[in-house]
Amino acid sequence: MHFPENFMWGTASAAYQIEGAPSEDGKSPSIWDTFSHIPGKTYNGHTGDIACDAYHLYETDLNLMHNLGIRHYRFSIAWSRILPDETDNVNPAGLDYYDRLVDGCISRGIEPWITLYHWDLPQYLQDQGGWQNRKTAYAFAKYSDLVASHFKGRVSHFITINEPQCIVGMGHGFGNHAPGILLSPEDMFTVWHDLMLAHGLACRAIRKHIPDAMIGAASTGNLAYPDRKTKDIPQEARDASFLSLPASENPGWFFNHQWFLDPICLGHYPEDPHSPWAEPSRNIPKEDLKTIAQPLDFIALNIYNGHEMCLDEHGRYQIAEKYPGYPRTALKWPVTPEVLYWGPRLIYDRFHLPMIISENGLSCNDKIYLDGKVHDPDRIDFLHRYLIELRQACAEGIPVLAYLHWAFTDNYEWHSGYEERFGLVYIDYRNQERIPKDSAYWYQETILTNGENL
Ligand code: GCO
Repeated sequence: MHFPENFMWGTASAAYQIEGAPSEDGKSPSIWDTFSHIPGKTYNGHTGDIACDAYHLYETDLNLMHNLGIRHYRFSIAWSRILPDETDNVNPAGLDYYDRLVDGCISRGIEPWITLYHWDLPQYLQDQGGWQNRKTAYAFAKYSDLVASHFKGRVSHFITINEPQCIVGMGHGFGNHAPGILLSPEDMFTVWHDLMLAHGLACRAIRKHIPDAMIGAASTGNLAYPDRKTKDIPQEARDASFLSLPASENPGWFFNHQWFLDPICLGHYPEDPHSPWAEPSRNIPKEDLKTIAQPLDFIALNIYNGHEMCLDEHGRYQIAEKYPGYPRTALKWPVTPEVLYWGPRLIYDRFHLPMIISENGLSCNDKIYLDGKVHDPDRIDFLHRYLIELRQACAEGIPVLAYLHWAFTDNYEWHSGYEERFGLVYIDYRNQERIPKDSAYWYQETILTNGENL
């Protein structure tokens, strides 16, 4: 059994996590350049100043991708590399880097997928209020318009915004991500709504230049599901996935799909009485909702793990307690392969749109072995289990179009710095050497056989 014909296999990255060159060729600081240099904010003061030096080594990475048979590459554009100040003057050297990257993909038969915003807001916009300032949404629309008009004819796959859940929750709620400010839930909703507006305006801008573009947005959040023997989706799973618990019971209340996908796919915010955003979301301009709900070609899902459910003594599904010593990753995230079967089913059941898996993977304590190779059996087993589940979802007709592994190379894992290795390709940060891990070759075989090898 294999994945559907034309299923797209690829990998993913993000500008701040791989590029380095924070001020080269006219780039101005982003909020992550600022935040990562604030003492105490990141592991051991790690910054993205060098990262994987992809700004200079992107051709090495594209060659590696090509040799591994990877044909789709999702990367993000550093907004402040191409629009370094508020004059809206384009920085040609910054745009030139992305021209070389895009042309490098195309010349190697690799489809470029551009993420317009992967958390690195230009600092000059943050200085004017950032996403708390509605004007930032319109600045994002201008930037998106520039990107779409410039890459028209070469790029046709776009992801507008990556994980507003993290942008708002970690950047403006917990404060452990840039810009690292702590807002009330009501003020967090202002940031949220401006991001929703930004998404809609960006969709319009892309469609204006590239009417047949494939446009999506990347969401992450709770997914709760029963065991595989269960045929239909129990209502308890829908409720546990798409209804917020009282914030007092759930500190990560903003990590959910419904507050992002309902407005952008269904044209309204969810009926979610326990959410602290239930009240503020009732007072937004109706015109905004029309702008936000632009036609989408796919929902991008960043899925790493989920919540398994089981029947309690009353015959109702509840979130199951994890057994002692349950499998987990180096970052201590639970390994729950079934989420890649049930997650797409739950999302499709609510939104009826095609999907891509825009991120899935794990952090492992990878190292160079005595034989000079990087053996990562944990990643191979993880991928094997998760992809069997995804293949089953596809076999049952759930329209998943692509799987983009997170990540192609090890990279800067935000406030965890270089402590966490998610790549199929190992980076030796002492000399920027790239070493494909065993999983890279396993993934090559999976692509070659379209999942027949699973
Ligand atoms: C995210 C981000 C990625 C992370 C990856 C591992 O989903 O948090 O999109 O940039 O690096 O998910 O945490």
